[in-house]
Amino acid sequence: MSKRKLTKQQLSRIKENQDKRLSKARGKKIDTSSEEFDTEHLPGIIVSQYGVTLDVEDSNGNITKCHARQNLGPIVCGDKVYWNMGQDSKGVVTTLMPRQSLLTRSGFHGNLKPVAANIDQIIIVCARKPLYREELIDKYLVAAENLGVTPVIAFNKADMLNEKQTDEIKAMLANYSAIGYQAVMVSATQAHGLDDLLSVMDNKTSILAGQSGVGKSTIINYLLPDENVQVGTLSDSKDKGKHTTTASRLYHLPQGGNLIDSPGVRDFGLHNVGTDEIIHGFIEFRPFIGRCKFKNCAHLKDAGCALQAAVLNGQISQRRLDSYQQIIEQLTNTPE
Ligand SMILES: Nc1nc2c(ncn2[C@@H]2O[C@H](COP(=O)(O)OP(=O)(O)OP(=O)(O)O)[C@@H](O)[C@H]2O)c(=O)[nH]1
Ligand SMILES: [Mg+2]
Ligand SMILES: [Zn+2]
Repeated sequence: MSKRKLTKQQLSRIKENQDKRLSKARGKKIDTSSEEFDTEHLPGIIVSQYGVTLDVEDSNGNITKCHARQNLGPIVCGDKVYWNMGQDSKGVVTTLMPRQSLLTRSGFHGNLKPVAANIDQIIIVCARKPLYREELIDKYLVAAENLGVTPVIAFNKADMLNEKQTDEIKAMLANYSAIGYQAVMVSATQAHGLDDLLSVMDNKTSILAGQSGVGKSTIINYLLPDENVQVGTLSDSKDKGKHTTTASRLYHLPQGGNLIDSPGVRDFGLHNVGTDEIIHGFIEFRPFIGRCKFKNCAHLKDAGCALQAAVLNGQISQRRLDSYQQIIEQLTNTPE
């Protein structure tokens, strides 16, 4: 993107044109397959973004490399835009449409990095290699609840589990199902359980998220064999992924709907949410909130805590309460 500074007059003209396009488009359902509403500005969807380069797909499925107008802010995979063809067969994104949702994660120094926009579902992919952490799953659930998108837990690499481990994982998934979440056991390499996963993705935009090496790209390759997405082996010593996927990419599902592959995470920071949002993300705690003896109960070791009582009564699990407490502790220990 050019670092050239725009004059105030240019900026206000650009803004005026964007506002015109936005108000025209707001009257319609945003659909990249719909007719263009003017000849210059074409509707498009961002299928990938790396650095300042955006891959914009038009209504015919053609992809054009674009840059964005300077004043639009970060644009990510899943964003709906208007663009036009500039010089040298490169396009320019001129308008960013309002987002239904924006998934972010923390980058360096706790800065928020947008990952994908307009998603309906987060498929939290986990496995035994690399070893899953329930706290990471819980953090994704909190993020999904606060974004208003549906989380689905997909435990991959079921083929690698022995009987005892299978029972262990089934019990963990059953706990999540009891809370009300969809939780499935799959194997991307053995094509096991993927039809169940596919059916929850019908006509929705879903993102595959989770640690590096859990098999997100392998799932894409199974569901969309023509795509040939690069997958990576795990490191020999630590069973850790090698961060093979470096940019999110949106794919279309044959039965309708989109699926976004995303780069693996080490952790998932919840820096943009406060304690109220975190507790809101533990959906089974909701009936007990406001029932503690003290109004400012931190639900840690406080006397008369309704959540502690709910654990004793078998209404919520100690593990989820521990997870909540860990997340709160991390939040209070994170320097601004
Ligand atoms: N046994 C087994 N191995 C799998 C399965 N799914 C994926 N793998 C293997 O796990 C490794 C990592 O797979 P990827 O698809 O690259 O993982 P990813 O989640 O996309 O990783 P990043 O792109 O680094 O975030 C590869 O060696 C895959 O072959 C599975 O169901 N069973
Ligand atoms: Mg990958
Ligand atoms: Zn309490």
